[in-house]
Amino acid sequence: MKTKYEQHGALYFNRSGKLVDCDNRIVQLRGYSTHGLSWYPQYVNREFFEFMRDKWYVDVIRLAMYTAEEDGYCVGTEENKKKLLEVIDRGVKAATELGLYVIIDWHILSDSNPLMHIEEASEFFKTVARKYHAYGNVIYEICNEPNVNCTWADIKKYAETIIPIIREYDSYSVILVGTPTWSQDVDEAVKAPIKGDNNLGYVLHFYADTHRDELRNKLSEAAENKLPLFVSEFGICDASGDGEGNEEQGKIWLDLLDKYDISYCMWNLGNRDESSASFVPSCEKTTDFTEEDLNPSAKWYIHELALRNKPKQS
Ligand code: IDC
Repeated sequence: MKTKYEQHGALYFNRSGKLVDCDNRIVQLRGYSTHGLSWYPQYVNREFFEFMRDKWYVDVIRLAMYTAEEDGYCVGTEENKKKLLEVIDRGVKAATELGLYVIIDWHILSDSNPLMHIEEASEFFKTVARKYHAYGNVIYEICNEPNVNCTWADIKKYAETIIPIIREYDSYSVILVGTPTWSQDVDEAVKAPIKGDNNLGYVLHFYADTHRDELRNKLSEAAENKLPLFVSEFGICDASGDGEGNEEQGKIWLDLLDKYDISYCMWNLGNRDESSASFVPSCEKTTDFTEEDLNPSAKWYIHELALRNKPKQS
């Protein structure tokens, strides 16, 4: 069975805001986000990626690299930076060998405005775009979740610096841009899109127990306005990453994303003691997970993936 990447290759956002292949066939990706690569590098391994592809029907993996939290790219030692680049390299190569799409995520969070580390980001994206420009499966996500004290104008300013740096080496790969208020205000991008590049997607994140109709309406309106959208992170718990999972709201969200062919990744591949973690804290495996290793949110999602993403026998 061919993977989506093997079938479709490099992807583009077309004029209707849909993610498509070079024949303008719509491609919707479904997958998982890692937790922070500094803390949970063990899940970035080829065996597990293969397991996710074959058993969970995942076709995209997001590599979340925190920038300002402990051992983040911008606050740790040079040695730490090197280690992070190695984990990314391992992830990109494994994904490529397995025919999976892979997102390189500059995971800003406590550094709420991407302009705070624009120099480090410039250097980082130059490094990765140079390395991976020939990989048609790589997607660059340039700022996870801009939040307090950060306007859309700030994000645009940042994006207008980083995008040309990437494009100097990689002229076509998809670039994803986070939006204000923890990547919720896609309406700002509808009103004032970033000009001058034709393969950008705007990011919306939701945590289904917290974010409901109001945010769904924002997403629908943006999609109706043909804004290219990508949900690079979501959970079915509350926005803290913990609390009980709301499967009912989760299903309403996934149905809506499927209606608009919007791609999505669930947060997170980790065994921290929080409900958004896929694995229970006592589980130390790094692949071949079984039911008892999984938290309820992961069980729910894997079931949804089997319903929504299992390749049809042809
Ligand atoms: C959370 C993790 C948690 C960690 C915290 C701070 O689940 O273990 O302590 O970050 O590093 C986001 C962020 C994502 C958050 C997640 C849950 O992108 O980094 O992860 N979340 O709070 N946005 C909304 C929710």
